[in-house]
Amino acid sequence: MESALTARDRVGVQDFVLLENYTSEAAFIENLRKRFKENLIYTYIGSVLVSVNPYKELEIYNKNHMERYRGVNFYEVSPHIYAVADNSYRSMRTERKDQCILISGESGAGKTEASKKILQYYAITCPASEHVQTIKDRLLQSNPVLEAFGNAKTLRNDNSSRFGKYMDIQFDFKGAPVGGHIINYLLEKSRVVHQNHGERNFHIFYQLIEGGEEDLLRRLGLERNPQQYQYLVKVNGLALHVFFWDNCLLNIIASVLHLGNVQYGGEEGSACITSDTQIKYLARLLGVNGAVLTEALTHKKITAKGEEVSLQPEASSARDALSKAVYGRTFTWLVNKINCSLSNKSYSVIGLLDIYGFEVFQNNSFEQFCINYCNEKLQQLFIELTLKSEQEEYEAEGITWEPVQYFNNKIICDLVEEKFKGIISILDEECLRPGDASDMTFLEKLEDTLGGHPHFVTHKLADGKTRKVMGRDEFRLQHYAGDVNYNVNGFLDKNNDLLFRNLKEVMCMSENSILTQCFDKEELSDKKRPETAATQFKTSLAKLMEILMSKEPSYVRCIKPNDSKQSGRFDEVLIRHQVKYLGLMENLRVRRAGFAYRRRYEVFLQRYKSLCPATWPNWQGKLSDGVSTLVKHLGYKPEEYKMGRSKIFIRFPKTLFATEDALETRKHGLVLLFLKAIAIQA
Ligand code: AOV
Ligand code: MG
Repeated sequence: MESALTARDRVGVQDFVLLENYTSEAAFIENLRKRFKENLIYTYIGSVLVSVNPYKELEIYNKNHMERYRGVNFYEVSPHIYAVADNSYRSMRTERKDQCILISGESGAGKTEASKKILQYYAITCPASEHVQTIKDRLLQSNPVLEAFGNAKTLRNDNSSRFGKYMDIQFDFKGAPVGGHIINYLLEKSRVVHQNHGERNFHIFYQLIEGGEEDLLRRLGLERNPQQYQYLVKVNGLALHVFFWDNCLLNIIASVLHLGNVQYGGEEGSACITSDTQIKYLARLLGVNGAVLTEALTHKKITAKGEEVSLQPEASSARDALSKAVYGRTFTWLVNKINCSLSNKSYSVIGLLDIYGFEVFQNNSFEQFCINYCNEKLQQLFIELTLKSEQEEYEAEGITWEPVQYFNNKIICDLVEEKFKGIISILDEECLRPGDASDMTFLEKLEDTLGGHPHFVTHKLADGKTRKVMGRDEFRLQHYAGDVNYNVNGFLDKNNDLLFRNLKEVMCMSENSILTQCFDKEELSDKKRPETAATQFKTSLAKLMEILMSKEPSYVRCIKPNDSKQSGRFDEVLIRHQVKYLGLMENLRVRRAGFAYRRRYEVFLQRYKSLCPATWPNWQGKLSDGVSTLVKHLGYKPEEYKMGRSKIFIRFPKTLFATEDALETRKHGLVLLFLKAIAIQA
């Protein structure tokens, strides 16, 4: 008994519901700290897994560990990402219900790593046949490929996901993975042409330049030095992998770099390109006519009159728009290509969601707005599903429950996405309005419509004065995870995401076999204006929520221990903030509102039956009667527990502790008896 207690003191409890003082945030953080110090990065809140990024390699992801979690009940082993993976897998198999695992947390908290660990777990532990092996391999291989194109170094994370990813892993009736499907969400294309100080472009560019062979670079007209390229910044010695890509793809990556180096000069009122070196390479790599490309990069067509006017002064932004379009569409092509190779089979499905986490920088733009909106939606889903499912469980088991107060972030989701008066609607309106619409008129509209909203702030105060701490071109949203100031510069352009017609025409003539799939000629005759970027994103998120709602969710809540990417540093202020906004205390309270612990009758009986002569070695009657007999024998008082339809609900953790300790004592007792027996014999 003694030893069990000291262990608990040292490493904390492995499920927060077992905390004596469960309403205390300090106790919560203390428990996290104890465990973090012992390299125990995982802790449960009921079935939700809380994970703290260790920022170092831990020896807990090998095959032995995987075996330990395979087919084993959640509470019988220490908390682990594998337990979540295994639990979802078993629920899918036994209950025939599609599952999803939702991984959330801010940028750098460990979401992508967690999703990779889950995928590896399935790849190793699930049954396989020869065909299945290739699917497993492809599922695993899709990760580095997409990361090369869609991840980049940011100030928050050296390998930050700059796109959202939802992956379905499809299993056959034997439980073997037989297919998969990936949906990607809004890639941060602007990174192709611009990065904030201290950040980098997508990994692939550096991988090509640093790792590509001499011959290849010569063919692509590239130099080994990233500083030669306007679109790239200095590399700081990250390990780079080289992939063997097909030529068309390499040509596209190189083209983007050449495009970035196209320089404009010329007199006032006309745009011209100062050197034709890039154009020569571009013509060859993109498979287009150089003269036509030059024309499109310097002039725009006014369709109605059939006339062309010089692009000056917007030539470089037209060029950048082309780079973004080429890169963005190629990324989508790549995802499609991977999907084709995964063969789409719908038996039972486990979905894995790994998106870009909440982020706030010195300067936040349209991209952060979208990323943070996406995180609001996920938080909303978490609130609905955890509270809802908890409530449903009590109902299903015939137990009355007391609701818990929590902050519902629906108000912020509405602020962003509501029809007519949400931020996206107002942005779209300005994007479609002919005349003098600009980023600043957009901001004014926001102020007019949303001024006074509890989560929306600008420099204007209600009494006509101004708030000094905010720029005149900014608006602030009070997100569930914290305040973010967004600078409106570029919002209209990024939302419009337009490519001039001439440039589209050139790309439609491309002989590069990937680009012919990316730029469809039909687009040219399409008179309808394409949907804006924000609206497309909103629609795709709404669809995602539907997909997730139709499945049984499991949650992984990732926490970032410090802002300096260091191992062993537990920054309490930062962590407390995350615990707060992730709603972990509420989560815990909801979990404890009625009963701290619940177990299925058969599991409970199996574990503790040795503590009662009537249930040992086997109980013959009804399971619930067996549990009743057992707990009465253990001295449980009526107010300490309730019997549901299939589970026993235990109100206080100490009741369960006492039972666990009794079990421990009994084991010790048996050992003593055994030792005595040996002694007698001897
Ligand atoms: P994110 O996906 O949550 O951020 P990552 O999963 O990329 O964060 O983690 C960031 C870095 O933390 C990784 O590159 C690892 O170095 C380290 N790390 C995370 N989890 C572990 C772990 N379990 N064990 C060891 N190291 C880990 V973002 O994509 O930026 O939102 O947008
Ligand atoms: Mg990530």
